[in-house]
Order: sequence, then structure tokens, then C-alpha cells
Amino acid sequence: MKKLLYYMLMLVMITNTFAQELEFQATEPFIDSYAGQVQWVELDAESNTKSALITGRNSGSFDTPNLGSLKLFTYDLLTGQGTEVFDFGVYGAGSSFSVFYENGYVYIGFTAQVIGFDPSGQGLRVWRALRDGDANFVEIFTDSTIFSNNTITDIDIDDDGHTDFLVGGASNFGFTSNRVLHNNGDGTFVMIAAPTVIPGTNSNTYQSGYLDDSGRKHLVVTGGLNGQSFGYVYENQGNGVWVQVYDLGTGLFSNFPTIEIIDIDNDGLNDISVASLGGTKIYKNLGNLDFELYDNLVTGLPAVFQGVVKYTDFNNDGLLDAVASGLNSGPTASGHIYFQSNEGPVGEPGSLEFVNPYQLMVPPFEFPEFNPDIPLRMGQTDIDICDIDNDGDMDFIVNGSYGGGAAGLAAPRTYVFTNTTGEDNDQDPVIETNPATNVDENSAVLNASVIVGQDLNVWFRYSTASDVSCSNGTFVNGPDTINENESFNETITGLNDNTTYYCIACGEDTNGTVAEGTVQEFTTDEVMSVNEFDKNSLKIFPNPTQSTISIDSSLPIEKIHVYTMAGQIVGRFGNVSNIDLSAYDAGIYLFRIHADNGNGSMITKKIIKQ
Ligand SMILES: [Ca+2]
Ligand SMILES: [Ca+2]
Ligand SMILES: [Ca+2]
Ligand SMILES: [Ca+2]
Repeated sequence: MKKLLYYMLMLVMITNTFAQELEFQATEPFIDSYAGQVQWVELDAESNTKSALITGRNSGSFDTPNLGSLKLFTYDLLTGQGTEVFDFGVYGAGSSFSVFYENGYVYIGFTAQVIGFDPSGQGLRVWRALRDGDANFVEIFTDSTIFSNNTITDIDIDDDGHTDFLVGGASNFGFTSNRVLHNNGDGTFVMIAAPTVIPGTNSNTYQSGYLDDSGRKHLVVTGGLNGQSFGYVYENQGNGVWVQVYDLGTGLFSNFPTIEIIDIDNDGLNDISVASLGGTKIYKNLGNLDFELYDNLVTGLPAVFQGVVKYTDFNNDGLLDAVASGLNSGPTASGHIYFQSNEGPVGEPGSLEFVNPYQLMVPPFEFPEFNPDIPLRMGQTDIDICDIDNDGDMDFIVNGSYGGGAAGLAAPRTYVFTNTTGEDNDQDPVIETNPATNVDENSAVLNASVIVGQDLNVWFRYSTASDVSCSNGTFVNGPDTINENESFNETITGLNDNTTYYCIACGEDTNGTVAEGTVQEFTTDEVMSVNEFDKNSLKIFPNPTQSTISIDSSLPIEKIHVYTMAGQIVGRFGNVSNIDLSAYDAGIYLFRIHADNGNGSMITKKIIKQ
């Protein structure tokens, strides 16, 4: 029997000790999303419970107009499950939002990009909800102006003590335009012109933040037109007066740079990070709204394509680290955490030099039965950091399109990366029963994963009764020791045909604590069923092969798809009897063969290319 055990720690061990200090668990508690935004929001002023606000496209399909959504989810710390608590009823594809808290309310400003569809789901919106823990959002501003390639930030533009929203993008006011959604302070907003000194944007970014001790948020703007790009810091001088005070330089920024305003070097002054395909540049705050550029040659941070770079101290050494998500490939590109060193050009307390990138890994979403975790690599992505489980280690949420691509090619994903570094083994084990596979007339493969736990003794029980439990049902012993993030399976035989069975996976740790998975059900095939691909009728030879492989099937073949073990499709064929693999790299390939027999039969075969 094959045991599918994966030792991901091996990957960590070949890097250095710095990187070994981190461990993360990636889960998917929320809706899949890309080309939007993610952010943790606090609905309850009395607690630090976080909910996930997620906008963007939710599928990569061309089949139906995919306009996306803006939704809010609660997150259950005990189960790690997300629950949708509010659907804002708007299109989320290509949208942006900004959140602030004021006088007991949470406010969400929203700008949607979608054009040509139902106008009720697009344009500019503002909602607010009393911060009593309930998501009782009320829409308090609606305007049909559409900003595409949009950006929005919260800022008190007129210094009246009420936070407003500054919106930019290409709109029906102009190719690079902007507006202010002005907070009247009484629960209403009105759209007004932005101060003329603040440039409109298109595919660029506004970000407000505290850059001095004035108590006022200033504004960082990146923009560009006709191949020229610019970036400026605008000083909020109070009373609605804005002045351009610092030039971030030209030729730096491609589409949708991400701007972070945070004290990266721990000197008490917030710095500016601008991450784009032009590089990740840090502008160290020298005081008096003057800055010094540390470009990526100094920082060691990556350029990100359709990406973001954000900062927090992941390894609790007092130095802020960087997490990057984006589409670049290569050993030190996006999908990594970079540790800030204290030995760089600036020296203590922070060096603004980042070293030893730690690869972030996510569970496979194609052929999970064959694959270990795969590197995080997402375009049209966003990240928001917080300590979601209040254990002192920083966690984050990230969304994006896995491997990139427009609708029809994109694979949207939303992951929560929970920082599990240094967690002891005193946690109670958690085990998951996965759906049974290879179910036929009289046998099946029972599958399970250990979510939490070390050195578990594991087993299955199955029964035709739905009340199967870890002590009730036919016993099937599993491997003696199974650890966190590992999977196991057992083949059971002698089942009755056309019968529904219930199965459960169980694990007991060395403390004697038993974890029960959820009950899964499956139904065996009817004998005489024609739904089974006739394995005897299919021959694939020679295997291994050095060049051509022959397929001899008595069943008509509809198509053959060839995948790498990492789940990447590398060949699409119709009904062919020979496939030339001579141009393929040596290795193991999965041939998924679909029968053209009207009932969707298919089979997957492993082929070795020498
Ligand atoms: Ca205001
Ligand atoms: Ca600083
Ligand atoms: Ca650190
Ligand atoms: Ca945490």
C-alpha cells in the first residue's frame, strides 16, 4: 500500500538557520478572490476580533460574466473556519476599498471598476456599521461614477476632523482623475473635487499615512502617463492646504505599485515603501518630511509584478521583516518572507537590508493526492497582516490569482497564513477525514490528513450506519506515527456494491487524546456498471519511455491531458495513439485519459520519461 507522506521540513532544512525559525500553515477559510483586496477589519470596538473583508473576482471562468463580489467573513479561531456575514451586493472585479473607524462606527469606502453591466453593482459606495460586533452595514453614499484602474485611501482632506476618502483612477471625468468623498460628519458623504495640487491617477496608488508628529495624515501618490512615472509626498498643512514636498523620483513605478507607510527601521519615524515591477524601494524618513532612498540593490527586496510588499516582525527579533506576494519567478522572488538584518549599511537599530528569504508554501489544489505543498506565486494579489490568533506571532491573509492569467486562465485563491513557529506539541490533535477515492463495486481508498499533532497513532472506522465513530464501525489500522501536515490512506475491500458507507479518520496522540475527523460518506458502484474505465482495455507502452509512447485502448478516447507532478498541464491531445515525449524533460508525468463513452470515465496513469 502506498503511503503518501510528505516531509516539507526537508525544504526548510536546506536553507539556513534564519529561515528555519519560521513555520506557517496555509488554509483557505474564505472565498477565493483576485484582482481585488483583502483586509482584516474590527467590527467590535470592545474586542480585537477580526473579520476578513474581501473583494475581487471569485472565479477564473470565461463561462459566465464574472463580476466578483465584496463580502465580509468572520473567522472562528477554534475551527479555523470562515463564515460569510455580509454581502455588500456589488461587483468586486478590479475594485478597491478603504476602511477607517470614527466615533464608534466602521466606514468602508469602495470604488468598482466593472463597466457595461448592471449599474446597481458598480460605482462609488460608502457603508458604515456601528461597531457592536454585528455587521449591520448601511449604505450611506452611492454614486454611479466609475473609476477603473482605481485606488482609494482614507484621509481627512479638509482637516475638519472627519476622515474622507480620496479616490483616483480613470473615470468619466478624465483618463487620470480623482475625487473626494467628503465625510459630512453626520453619517452622510458628498462627492467633491480633490485639491488641485493632488494629481489624478490611473493604474496607480494613493496612500495616506503619518509621516511626522503633526497629527495629520499626509499623502503619498504614485502615478504615470505615456510611459512617464512619478511619485510625490504631499504635506497636509492643515485647513485643507496641501503642498508637494518630496519627489520620489521618476521612472520607478509600473502599474499598481503598493505603498506602505510604516517605521521599517525602528527609529520612530514612519518610512515609505513603494513596491512595483520597478523594484521595492524604501524611502527612509529623515524627519521634516525629507527622505533618503534605499533602492532594492540596498534592501535586497524583490521587484513585484502585480504584487505587494508589506512589513511586520515575523520572527520576533525586533526587526521588521517583509512579506512579498507577486508573480515574479526565481529563488528570491515573490512568495517569500525576507528577514531584516541588523548588519546592513545603516546598522542598528534596523539596517533596511533584507536577507534569507523564506519560501511560503501552499497546499496543492490539483492532484493533492500526489503532491507536496507548492510555492506561493500569485498575481493581482493583496496582503493584510495581523496576529489573527493572538499568540504573539504575526499572521497574514493573502489573495490573488495562482500563476496569474486573465479570466479563463486565472485560479483565484485566498489563503490565511497562520504563523505556527515554535508551537509546542501540547495542542490537542486535529484530524480530517478526506473524501474516499478509487471507489468501485467492492473497494475504496479511505483518506485522511493530520492538521495538528505529532506522533499520532491513526486508524479508520467505516460502516453502513451513519453513526460511525472512532470506537464504532469496522476497524482499519493505519500507520503507527503520523505528524502534522501529513496524509495517510488505507484501501478497504470486500464492500457490497451499490451501497452507501460512512467512514471516519481517527488519531490518538502520546497523551492519549483522540481526535475524530468528520464523517465522510461514499457509495460503491453497481456491479455491471459501465461507469468504470475498463482498465484492462487500456495499454500505455513502453513505460518508462525515452521518446514515443503508444496508447492502445478498446474504449474510444476523447482526450488526453499530460501534467507534471506539480500539477502543471504540459500537453493536450485528442484521440491519438502515439505521443512523442522526446522534447519533455526526464521525470514522472501524469496522463489523464478521458473516455469518449458518454459517461465521463477517465483514468490517470503515471508515465516515466527517461
Ligand atoms: Ca474631512
Ligand atoms: Ca523609520
Ligand atoms: Ca524580524
Ligand atoms: Ca499569530
